[in-house]
Amino acid sequence: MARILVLHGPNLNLLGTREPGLYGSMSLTDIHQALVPLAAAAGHVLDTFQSNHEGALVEYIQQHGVGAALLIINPGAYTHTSVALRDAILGVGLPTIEVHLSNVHQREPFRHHSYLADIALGQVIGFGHHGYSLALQAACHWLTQQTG
Ligand code: CA2
Repeated sequence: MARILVLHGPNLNLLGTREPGLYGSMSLTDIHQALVPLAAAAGHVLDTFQSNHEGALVEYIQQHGVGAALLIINPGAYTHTSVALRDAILGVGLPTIEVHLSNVHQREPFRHHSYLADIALGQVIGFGHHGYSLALQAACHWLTQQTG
C-alpha cells in the first residue's frame, strides 16, 4: 500500500464552475471521487489538497511528502513561476507526475515553460480531467516497477 498525494494549485478550486470549454465541467471533488477507487483497486490511498497560496503548497509537500510514495500535481499558474515548489519537491525527494488539463503548448508562450518538467517522472497534458486518471495509472505502474 502506497500513499499518493494529489495536489492542485491556484484557481483550480474553480473547476466545474467557470470556463468549462477550457478546463472541463468536473469539479475537484468529482475528480477526486473518480480517482479514489482507481487507487484502491491498485492497493493505494490518495490524499488530496488544493491551495491558492504558494507557501501552503510548499508546506503541504514538506509535511506530507516524506510519508508519501508519489506526487501527482497540477501546479496551475505556479507551474510557470515557482522555484519554491520545485525546491520543495526536490527537498523531500518525491517522485512527481505533472498534470495539466489544457494543452499548455497550444497556449501563450509563457505557459510553455514548466519549473517541474525536468524533475518530473513525466507530464500528462491536454486531456482534461482524464489526465488525472492517466497520471494515476502511470503512478501505479511506476510504483509496481519500484517495489515489484
Ligand atoms: O491546464 C492546466 O491545467 C493549467 O495548469 C491551468 C492553470 C494555468 O495557469 C496553467 O497554465 C495550465 C489555470 C487554472 C485555472 O483554473 C480555472 C478553472 C476553472 C475556471 C477558471 C480557472
